[in-house]
Amino acid sequence: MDSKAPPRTAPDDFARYYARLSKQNMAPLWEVLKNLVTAEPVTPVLPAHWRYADVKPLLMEAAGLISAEQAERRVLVLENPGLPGASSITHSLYAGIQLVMPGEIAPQHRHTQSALRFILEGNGATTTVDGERLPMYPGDLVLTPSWHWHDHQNETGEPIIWMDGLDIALVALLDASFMQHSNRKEQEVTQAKGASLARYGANMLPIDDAPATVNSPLMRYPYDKSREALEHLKAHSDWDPCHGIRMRYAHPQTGDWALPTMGPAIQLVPKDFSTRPYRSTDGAIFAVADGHGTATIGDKTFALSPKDVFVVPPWAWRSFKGKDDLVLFTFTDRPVQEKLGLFREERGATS
Ligand code: 1HN
Repeated sequence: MDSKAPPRTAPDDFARYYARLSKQNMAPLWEVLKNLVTAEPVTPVLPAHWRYADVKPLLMEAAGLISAEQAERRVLVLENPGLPGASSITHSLYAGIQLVMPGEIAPQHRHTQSALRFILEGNGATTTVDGERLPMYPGDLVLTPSWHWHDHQNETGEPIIWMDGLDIALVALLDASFMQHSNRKEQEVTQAKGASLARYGANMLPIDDAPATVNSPLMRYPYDKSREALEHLKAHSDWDPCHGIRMRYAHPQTGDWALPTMGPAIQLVPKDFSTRPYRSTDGAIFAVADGHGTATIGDKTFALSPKDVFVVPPWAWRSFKGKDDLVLFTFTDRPVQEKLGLFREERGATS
């Protein structure tokens, strides 16, 4: 017999051999290698769109069923249709829409998952983080970094609604979830209103600053400032063919992303501008801050209205068209991918 000839193993022999392997917690790599290491990203994540017109009535209905305190957080989870039951909008990230009614408090807790909030509706309800009360207005970005105590209170006369983004699945993958409750519903307010904005939000730093951590010490990025920057750049600078005008929210001490696991950004797609196709390895969750337009993701096109949320799967082509000036907030796991040397992006030709 030729010693170089491959063995001709019968299917039954494989099956018997695999059964013996399995009993000892082993498995043959050759059966799974192709699926483990693919030529390009393969994801179960699907493009999806949540119209605010559909979400809001269902969220308001929840206010009649359960209080913020009973629920701990009254949130409708946005589940990716490709990941049913997983409480995930992408493989790594979570998104939900939260409601706090007038007079309600969502009690304080802390967890190792980082959170960001993009405000959709309401005026002047607050989140308290690290002893500072942060007012929330539409288009503001509010951060709750890992292991920071946080509680929400609505002392206004109208509901407050925002999109939450958390790194839940990423933390779960690493089995690094810790959480604590407090016997105090609200944390003590120890900082003056606007303290972190004065220290870190004016392009200055305290002269004798504390050492930087991975988390931005600026907890609130107000929309009036981000919109003003976008408007200036729209009027006076070149537009990126794939993004229009796109800015990321920076950690004021390091210039890095505002959070280590989630990278928030905001972009303006000018009226009548069509972006060229773009794709990247970070699946992206978008919320419409202002304006109307369309998002084409793979072979799907979504008509966008203010406060809608949609998700672009990793490595899926996307392009946008502004019907009027379309302002899109987004967050992704790009900070993680960059640190691991995994982030890739590709710009398509003119379509
Ligand atoms: C959480 O703590 C909040 O603090 C919102 O508002 C959503 C989803 C899962 C786990 C913790 C919040 C959350 C959450």
